[in-house]
Amino acid sequence: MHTTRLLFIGGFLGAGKTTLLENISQRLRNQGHTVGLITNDQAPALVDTLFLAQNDQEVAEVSGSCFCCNFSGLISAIDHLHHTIKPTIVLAEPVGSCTDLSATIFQPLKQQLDRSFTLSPLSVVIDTRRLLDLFHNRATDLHPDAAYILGKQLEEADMIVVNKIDLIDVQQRATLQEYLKDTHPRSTCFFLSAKTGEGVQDWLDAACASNDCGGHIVEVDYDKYAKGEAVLGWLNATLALEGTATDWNHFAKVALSSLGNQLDAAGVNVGHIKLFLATETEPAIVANLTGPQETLDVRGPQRVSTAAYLTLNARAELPPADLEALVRQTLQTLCGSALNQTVIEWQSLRPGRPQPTYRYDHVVTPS
Ligand SMILES: Nc1nc2c(ncn2[C@@H]2O[C@H](COP(=O)(O)OP(=O)(O)O)[C@@H](O)[C@H]2O)c(=O)[nH]1
Ligand SMILES: [Mg+2]
Repeated sequence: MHTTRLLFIGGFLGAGKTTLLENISQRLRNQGHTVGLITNDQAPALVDTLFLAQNDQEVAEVSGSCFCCNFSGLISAIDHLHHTIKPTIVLAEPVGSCTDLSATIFQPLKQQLDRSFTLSPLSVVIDTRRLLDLFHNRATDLHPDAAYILGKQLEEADMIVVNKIDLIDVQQRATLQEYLKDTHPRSTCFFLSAKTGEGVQDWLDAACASNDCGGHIVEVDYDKYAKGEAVLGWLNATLALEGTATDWNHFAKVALSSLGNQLDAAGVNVGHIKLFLATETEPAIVANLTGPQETLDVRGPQRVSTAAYLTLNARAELPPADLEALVRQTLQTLCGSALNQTVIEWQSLRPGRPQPTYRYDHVVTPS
């Protein structure tokens, strides 16, 4: 019988989920797996989808709503992958501001999926720097209600995946290991770097060897959860840019650092701002801000041409209309009269109250 493993990789905005998905997708393909990917967002035009779809990877997108509020969309995406590529493994990335996945996704999946599917433990990725903030009991650069979501994500994890260990030293790592043992004794913890690959295989092997999943259902205050999501303005946009010869790597750097500087100066917290610039030749240029200006990261070749497609996804703690005005103004300043902008997709929103299709109050034991 053909079997498919489903591996969900959750965690807060900017934790490194997509980078990790990309890393393990390559590993699994090298091992002979057929890999399907599922991305998820509140609106279409996703940088994650474009990023993962490079290198001929099959990506299904659930956009317009999160997995938990559009459970049938998640099932359709799994079905779609099954009918197109018959994957041996599906890697799914839920929206970074979502929590309560054990109750709203794992238990219903355990109840509804037939024996041809195996569910891996719920893996929740956290950025070491945010975990250090929690350890030091420091105010994080997140609104308290958004930090509540991050806390709940860790609480419900079967596996906690501490990412970006390339940014900390051995002593800090040992401290965080002890801290998680004390605070999250029910979860298995892994330390890795999706960027360098260190530690990735150990976690992947463990995640693919187990079907012990959705073991914890946590209490979630949906008022607080809704407020935590609503503090973030959301903007997804795709534009065609055309005009004089432009260095797109430089363009990406200046666009995001300009947005970052303005947001920092206004005291606005950034959830995640990411940009994808596709030119005629691959690979594309990808740039990310996952907090203040110093988190700016630009990847991709130096490339000069007269046209590119720009996709921008921004989540920052300000009203969507203000976020939209800021992005418009920044792009206008950057493009000036040198580049024409044609809008292909433009949506800004404030996420609504989460209303999951299902919410189980007990852990399901698959029959
Ligand atoms: N230093 C470092 N940066 C990383 C690592 N993993 C991801 N990142 C960076 O973190 C940012 C957000 O990554 P992404 O995968 O898009 O996060 P997501 O929002 O959780 O999907 C990007 O700039 C990545 O390059 C890592 O292991 N180390
Ligand atoms: Mg992502």
